[in-house]
Amino acid sequence: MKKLSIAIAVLALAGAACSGTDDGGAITSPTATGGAPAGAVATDEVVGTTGNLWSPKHIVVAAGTTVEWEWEDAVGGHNVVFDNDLYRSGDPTGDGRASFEFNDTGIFDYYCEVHAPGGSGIMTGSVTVE
Ligand SMILES: [Cu+2]
Repeated sequence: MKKLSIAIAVLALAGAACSGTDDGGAITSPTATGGAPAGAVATDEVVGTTGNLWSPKHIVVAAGTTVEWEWEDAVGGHNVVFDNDLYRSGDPTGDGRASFEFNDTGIFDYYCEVHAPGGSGIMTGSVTVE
């Protein structure tokens, strides 16, 4: 009878130790899930639109990442144009898709020609490549 009590006590302690470890893991996991897959730097990114704004407006990706832009039912159309002739997706379209692979590090600003600053909007964004 005494041995059984000790065994139960040991199991209870082991259980307590396990649940303590699990709690620690549970606290760590969300952080790891949120930041770990890409280490805070995305390797796969899609930019959409909210009205006539890019969303998300600013993104951070790892070098070698292909960023995609998607839009639908754009009044006047959208396109993706980077400064310094880095990339232009084509003429503005109501529904569209564009993609570009970023291999060089740096901060790259872009805009939509239809909704460019100084014109009819502020449809700008940036891609930071690390
Ligand atoms: Cu636009």
